[in-house]
Amino acid sequence: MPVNNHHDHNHDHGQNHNHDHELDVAHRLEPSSEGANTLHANPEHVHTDEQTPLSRTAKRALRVGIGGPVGSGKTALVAALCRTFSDELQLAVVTNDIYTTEDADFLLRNGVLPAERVTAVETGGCPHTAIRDDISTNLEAIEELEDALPPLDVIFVESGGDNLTATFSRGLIHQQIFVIDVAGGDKVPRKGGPGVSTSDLLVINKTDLASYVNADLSVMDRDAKAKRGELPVIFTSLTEDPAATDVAAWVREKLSEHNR
Ligand SMILES: Nc1nc2c(ncn2[C@@H]2O[C@H](COP(=O)(O)OP(=O)(O)OP(=O)(O)O)[C@@H](O)[C@H]2O)c(=O)[nH]1
Ligand SMILES: [Mg+2]
Repeated sequence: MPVNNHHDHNHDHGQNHNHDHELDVAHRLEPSSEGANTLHANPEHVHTDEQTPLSRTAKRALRVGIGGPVGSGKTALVAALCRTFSDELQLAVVTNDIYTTEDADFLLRNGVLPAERVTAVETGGCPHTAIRDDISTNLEAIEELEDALPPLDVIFVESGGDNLTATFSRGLIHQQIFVIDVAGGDKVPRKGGPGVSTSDLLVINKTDLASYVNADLSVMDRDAKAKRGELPVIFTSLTEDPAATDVAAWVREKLSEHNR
């Protein structure tokens, strides 16, 4: 596929950024070991995204960002949702990893989606830069998937694992899910941060491990609600419910709102 070169352009995401793409364009790499499309963000290029929200148009897929700390279960959740929706919806996934294509390869190895539906972005720098400050590589990945595949219903964009401050630009995604897990301790919701407080859905995963780490789920529930007000919180154990039933129901609801 051709690499964009040296042209001013206007991405269809509500923000004008006319800038020289000769230097800052994503570098296209060889497909990953499992065959996923692979893009390498240029970590040198940082510009501040104006965060103009994406319009809700049924002509485009619902874009769902999935962020959260390292190892909380983001890829496991993406895999669960892809399996649950496989016969129902047209899906694609963009993964972000710092130095590898690990997450994309996991999805392909596990037969969650065919290789042409998965693009790995190697961020090469802080994961939050690629989803919040300079979203150009992720936008390119999304636009290419939308161009190459039959009309898509949902695109999941998994952030690289980061700390509690990472959030997605509203110019990149329509809805964001923040995934934490009980193994980090029951204080995590209390510590707050924009992911915990403002994400469209907070998922508290690995409830099966609560008793091993003395995490009190009722404390997590109370603290999460105190930070989030009316915003929803879902407890999951992806080992006990590999279909992620409640999260899938939330995605279905958001999709029907998006297509309304
Ligand atoms: N016990 C238990 N393990 C889980 C659950 N969900 C995920 N895991 C395991 O937790 C580990 C990390 O899960 P991932 O899905 O790779 O986490 P991630 O957030 O994508 O990690 P990064 O992308 O590296 O930040 C894996 O070994 C999963 O099998 C769960 O509900 N219960
Ligand atoms: Mg992951």
